[in-house]
Amino acid sequence: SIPEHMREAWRKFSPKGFTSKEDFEAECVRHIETTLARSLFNCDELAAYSGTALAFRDRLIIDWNKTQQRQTFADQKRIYYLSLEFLMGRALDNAMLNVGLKNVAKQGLDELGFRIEDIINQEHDAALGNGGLGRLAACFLDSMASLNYPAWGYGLRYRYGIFKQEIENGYQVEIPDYWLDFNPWEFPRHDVTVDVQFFGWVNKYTDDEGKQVVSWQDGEMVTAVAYDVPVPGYGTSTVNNLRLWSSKASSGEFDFAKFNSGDYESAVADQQRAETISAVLYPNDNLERGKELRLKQQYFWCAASLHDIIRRFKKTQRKWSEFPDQVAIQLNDTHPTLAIVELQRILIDKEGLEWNAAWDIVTKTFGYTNHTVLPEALEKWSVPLIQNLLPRHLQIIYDINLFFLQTVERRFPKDREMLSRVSIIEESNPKMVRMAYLAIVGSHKVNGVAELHSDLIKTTIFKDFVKVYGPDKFTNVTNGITPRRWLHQANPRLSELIASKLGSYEFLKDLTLLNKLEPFVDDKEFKKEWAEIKYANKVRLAQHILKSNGVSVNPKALFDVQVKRIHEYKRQQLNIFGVIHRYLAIKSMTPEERKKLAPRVSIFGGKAAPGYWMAKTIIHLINKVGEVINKDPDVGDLLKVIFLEDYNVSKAEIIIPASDISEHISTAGTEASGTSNMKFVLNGGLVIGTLDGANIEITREIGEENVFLFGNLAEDVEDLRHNHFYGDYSVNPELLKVFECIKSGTFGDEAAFGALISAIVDHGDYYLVSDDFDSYCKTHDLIDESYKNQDKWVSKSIQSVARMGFFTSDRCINEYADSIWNIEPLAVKEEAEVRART
Ligand code: CBF
Repeated sequence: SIPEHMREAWRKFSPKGFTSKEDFEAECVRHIETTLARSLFNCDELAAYSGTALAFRDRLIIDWNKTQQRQTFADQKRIYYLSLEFLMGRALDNAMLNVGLKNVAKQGLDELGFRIEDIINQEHDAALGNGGLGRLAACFLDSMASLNYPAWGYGLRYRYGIFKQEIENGYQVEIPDYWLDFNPWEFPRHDVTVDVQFFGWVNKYTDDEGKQVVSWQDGEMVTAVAYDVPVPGYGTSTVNNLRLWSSKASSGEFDFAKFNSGDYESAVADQQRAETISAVLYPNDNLERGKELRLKQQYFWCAASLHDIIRRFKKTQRKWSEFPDQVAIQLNDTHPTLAIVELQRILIDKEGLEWNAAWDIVTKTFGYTNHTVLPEALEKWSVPLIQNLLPRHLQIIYDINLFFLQTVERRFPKDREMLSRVSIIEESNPKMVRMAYLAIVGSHKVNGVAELHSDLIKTTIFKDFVKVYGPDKFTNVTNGITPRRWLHQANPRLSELIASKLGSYEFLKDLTLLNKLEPFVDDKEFKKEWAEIKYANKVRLAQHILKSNGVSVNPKALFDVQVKRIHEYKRQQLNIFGVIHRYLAIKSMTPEERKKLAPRVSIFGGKAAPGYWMAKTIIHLINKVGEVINKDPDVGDLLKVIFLEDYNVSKAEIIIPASDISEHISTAGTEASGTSNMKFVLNGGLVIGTLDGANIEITREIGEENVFLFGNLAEDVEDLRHNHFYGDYSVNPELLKVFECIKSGTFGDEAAFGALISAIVDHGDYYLVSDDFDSYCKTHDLIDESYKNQDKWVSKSIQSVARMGFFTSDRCINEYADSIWNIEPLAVKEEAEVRART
C-alpha cells in the first residue's frame, strides 16, 4: 500500500552500514563528536568505547530492522525464550566478531589512536544473571540468531545486576552493580508498554445476555516499558531481539495533589514502589526464598511478555486454535510458570474461549526446562501470597489442578496417595503451589539438561508424572555453549591456529569439524604452537592475578581452576581441604622430595548468595589459607592459592583459556549439567570431575583417558548418606588431619571455620566430602604425574578439543527446534557470512 516513489526515497536514504575502515572511523568520530559532544581533545578511552559501540549498534540495528521485517513477512512460527536471567557479559567484542568487522575496527581505532583491547575493556558486563542458567540463556540467544531462527528472548531489565563482589579481610562483601550509567546496547521503546495488574478482587457475575463473566477488578497497575537489545548472529545478517521489561508507575510521574500539599514523601511513593519491581536481580543460584517482590517480578514479566506475544499474533488475524502453530514458548526453569496461567486467563476471561479449547492451546504452546533436582531450588509459592497478589490466577491454578487430578483419579482409581503426591497444591500450612508441577501439567514437553539429570528427574522428583503422562513427555537436551564467545572471542589465538589447520573458520558454525584436528594430535610443530598459546594465556592470567591479588604466580606451574558459584554441592570445600592436605604434605617433605613436585597454582573464583552463610565461610577459608600458604617460604612456588574477586563473564574469558586443569567436583547427582566444564575443555584444559551432569557425556565424547574421574556414583549417594547415620562410618583420617590443622589456628580464627568441619563430622556429611576425599587426593597425585609428561599432556589436550563438537549450543537449539518447538530457521541471504570467515 506504500506508493513506489516513497519506497524509492526510503531505499535511497536508508543507511547501509559501514564495511570499510574509513566508514567505521567516520561513524565512530561522528558519534563521539555529536552524540557524546566530545572532541579529539577530550576523547578518553571510555568515549572511544562509546563511539565504537554506537557505531556498531547502528550497524546492528540496520540488520535488526531487516530481520524483523523478514520475520514478519515470512509469517513463520517463532520461539519465545522466557528467562528471568540473561548473563550476557560484554557486547562489543561479540558484536564485532559476529558481524565480521573486528579487524576493520581494530585498524580504525589504531588510526584514531586507541588499542582495541583497551576499548573493549571499558565495557561494563551486562550481568543480569547468577550463573549457569543465565549464561545458558545467553548462549542460546547467540545460537538462535546464528542459525537464523525467528526467536525472541524476554526478560527483566534489572537496574542492578548481580552484585559486585569485593573481598575484605577474606570475607565477601557485596557492592551494588549499577550498570546502566551508559548502556549503548539497548533501545528504550517508550511506545511499547503494557499495564500489568496486581492485587484487587475477582467479580464473577452473569451479564445481561446470560453469559458468565469473570472480571479481575481494582488493585494496582504498574506499567512495563520495553527495552530492546539486538542479538547478532555469527556470520549471518540475522539480528534477533532480546526484549527486557522495565517497571514504572502507571499513574504518571508523581501525585501532584500530595506534592502540592507538602506531602513530598508519599507523592513519590507509588512511583518508587512500581520501579522497585525491576530494580534488582535476586542473587540466589539454586535457591528459592519465596519473597513477594520476586513473585511480583515473575508475574510482571510474564504478563508483559505474553501481552506482547499475543499482540503480535493478533496482527496475523489467525484463529486462536492456530496460536501454537505460530508461537512456541520455552520456560527457562519454573520462574516463568505463571505465563501458563496468564495465557489460560486471557483465553477464557478476555477472549471468551471454553476452558478445554483454551487449555489445549496453552499446553501445545509451552515447553519447560528443568535445571535442578536440588529441593531447596524447587519453587513453591504460598497460596495466601498468590491469593493476595493474583487472586484470579489462584482460582485458575485451583481449576487446573482439579481437572488434572480428575484425570489422574480416572487413571489410578485406587491410588489416593498418588493424588496428593502429584497435586499442584501442597497440603502444608500454609498451602503451597508447586511451580514445577504446574509447569509440567501446562507444557507439552519437559526436558532436563544432561542425560543423567534427565534420567534423574524421571526417576526421582517427577517419577509420578512419568506414570501419569508416560515417558514421552520427558526428554533430554544436553546443554551446550557458543563457540563464538567461548573459543573465538575468549581465545583468539587458539581459534586462529585451529582455523589455519582446518582451512577456515567454518568450525565456528559447525563445531563437529573440530574432529579434523585428530590427525594433528601427535604433530610436533602443531603441539608446540598449541602449548605456546596455552602458556601465553597463562602469562596473561598471571598478570591479572598480580594486579588484582598482588601475588606473583609462576606461569609454568600447573594452573588448577575452580570458578563457579560457591555452593556446598559444588564442593569448593573439598577443593580447599585438598589444598590444605597438599600443603601439609609439602611441609613434611625433605628439600629433595620437594624438588620432584610439580608446582601448582590453585585458583578459585565465584560469588556466594549474600544470605548463604556456609558458602561465605568457604570463601573466607580459601582466602585465609591463601594468606598463609602464599607467604610460607617452605612452599615458595610449589603452591599458591588465589581467590579471584568478582568472577563474571568477562573474567571467565581470561581465566578459562589459561587453565591446565579445572574442577567439576559436585557430589554425584547434584549438578544438573554444568557448562563451564565444556568451556574449559574447548579451550584445551583437562578436567578433574565426578560422574555428574555433563561430565559424563564429556567423558564419553573425549575418552576416559582424557578425563580425571574420581568419587562415588550418583546411584550410591543415598546409601552412603544413610550409612553416615546408621552404618559403621568414620571420617577419612587424612581429612581429619586437615581439620586438625584448621582447628589449630593455622589459618586464623579456627572458630570461624567450625561449621564447615562439623557439617562433615557431626551432621552427616550430606555432600559426601569425606567419602570422596581419598579418591580426590589420589586423582590429584595422578594429575601431578601426568603433567610432568608435557608431551602427552598436550596430545590429550588437542584430542579433547577435537572431540568437543557435540557441546555447541547450536546443537542444543536444533534439538529444541526439532523435538520441542517444531520451528524452522528462516532462509537468509548471507553477506555477513563471507566477512566473518575472512
Ligand atoms: O542448565 C544450566 C545450568 O543451570 C544451573 O546453573 C541452575 O541454575 N539450575 C545448574 O546448576 C547447572 O548445572 C546447569 O548447567
